Amino acid sequence: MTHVLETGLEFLESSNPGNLPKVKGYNIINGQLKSSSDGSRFTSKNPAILVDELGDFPLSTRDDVHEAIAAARSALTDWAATPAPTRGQIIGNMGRLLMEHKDAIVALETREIGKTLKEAAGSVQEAIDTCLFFQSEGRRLYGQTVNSELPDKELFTYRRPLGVCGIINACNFPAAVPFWKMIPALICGNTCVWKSPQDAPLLSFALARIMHQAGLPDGVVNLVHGKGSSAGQYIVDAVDEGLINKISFTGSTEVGKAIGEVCGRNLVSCSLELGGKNPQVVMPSADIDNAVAGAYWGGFGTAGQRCTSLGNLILHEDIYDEFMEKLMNKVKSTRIGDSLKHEDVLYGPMLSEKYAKDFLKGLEMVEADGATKLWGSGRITSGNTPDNFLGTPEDGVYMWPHVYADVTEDMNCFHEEVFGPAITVVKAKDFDHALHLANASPYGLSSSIYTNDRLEAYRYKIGIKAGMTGINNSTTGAEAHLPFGGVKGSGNGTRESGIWVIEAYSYWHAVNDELSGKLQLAQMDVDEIEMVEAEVDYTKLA
Ligand code: UN1
Repeated sequence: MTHVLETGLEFLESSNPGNLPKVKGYNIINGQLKSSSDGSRFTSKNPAILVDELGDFPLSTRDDVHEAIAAARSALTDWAATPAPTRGQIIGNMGRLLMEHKDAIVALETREIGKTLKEAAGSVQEAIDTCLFFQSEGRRLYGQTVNSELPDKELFTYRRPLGVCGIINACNFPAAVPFWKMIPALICGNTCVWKSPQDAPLLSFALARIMHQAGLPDGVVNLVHGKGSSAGQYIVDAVDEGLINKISFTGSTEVGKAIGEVCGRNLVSCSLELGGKNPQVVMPSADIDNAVAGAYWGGFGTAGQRCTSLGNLILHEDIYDEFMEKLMNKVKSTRIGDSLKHEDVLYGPMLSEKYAKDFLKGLEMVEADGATKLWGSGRITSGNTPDNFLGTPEDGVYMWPHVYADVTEDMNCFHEEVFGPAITVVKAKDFDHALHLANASPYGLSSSIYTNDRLEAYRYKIGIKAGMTGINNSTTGAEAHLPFGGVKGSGNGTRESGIWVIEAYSYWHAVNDELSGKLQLAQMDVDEIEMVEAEVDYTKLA
């Protein structure tokens, strides 16, 4: 088998438009390019031009996943023993390589999942920022010295790696999110088995190759492609088999709960970043134009396919009409199209056909609830195109932007995430009602309020149950060095990003060093200090 760095990929015969290449893709196990053990493969397609096939990739079998886990397990001892600053240097190299190849990686991300170039560049930048942040963390990764209650004895804490981490991410942030997970895992001395998202295998392959080019030893990150229900499931099954020490998952709440159960019964740590029905509240004192811009971007940027995308738009009744008029003007003129061909589009196609299908099911739920449709008409097809759609609809999987009003708390669509370009609008009577509504869904990922009343902003900040809150900002756009994650149905309380994520990929090892040469018993051999008997009336001094 060929080493990942020794070969460019093989190119397959293709009928792709514009002579775009189609590759034969591989897993990367112990630094070697591997096909699936039974030879089965799947195809990655450009959702903006479905006839454009990026490549064929291994549909990994249970044996392939086990081989990847075995490689990660045998690489663990040496990697954990590598000085953290050296691990940091390799991570820094990854960041520099990503900067050097940024344009190509960004174009590849756009071609594979249809994000606009601008947004793909944001996602790749988030991966770069993560590398640069953790490069220097290799020179910290602090433990503590702690004073002992006994003489001639020292206490210390050290961070230790957890072991082999199973990494499973969604395809909407295919560069940023796996790096949020793997970079801290690596800096802490863990090794990884990474299941690429089924809709972004080529981008994942390119990133894994960059990791090796940066100097990452073979076996430290092992990439397997395939479906969540097969390759992803085999990684989770390996928790029951005692082969995996950590799972980090970004995806649906339903799958996250199932993973949490497996990890829970094995006492294995898991990081779960799940769904959201992120509320944006707008109060009468807000700068309405700014709040409209935030709602529009939060709801329809990335075609609404961020876990932080706006779900429930909660408008105070006094500004409802003005706000909606301004918002609808924007929504109706949304530029949609393939950003590799057209400038200034707000969003492109859905991430893949699967996401399109699920989105349409979500719309059915909203309509069955009886919400009032103000705009949107499902999938964009010839004869069913919004004014500013650019291109040929049938080339890809494009959706109208959707706005539903008169949504109330008793409707399913108030509570359930619709992953795609759709927002549900709810009217609030006053601040307390708005805060109540913002807290009433089962999720608690991101949230936002637009107000120029500082007390209102403060009350929202302390009253909202969410992992993230924007004040006069949209629900999206977390930065790479603040903790990212949610509460309630949005996760299990673990965080990604910044220094906080280190807790999720290391455990604290407490060490005591007894220098006295004898057995001193904690608590029992500790000197007891008696207080001096004295009657002092302190009131006389006052
Ligand atoms: C996600 O959708 O899984 O905060 C991640 C944001 C981005 C990351 C989203 N920086 O919207």
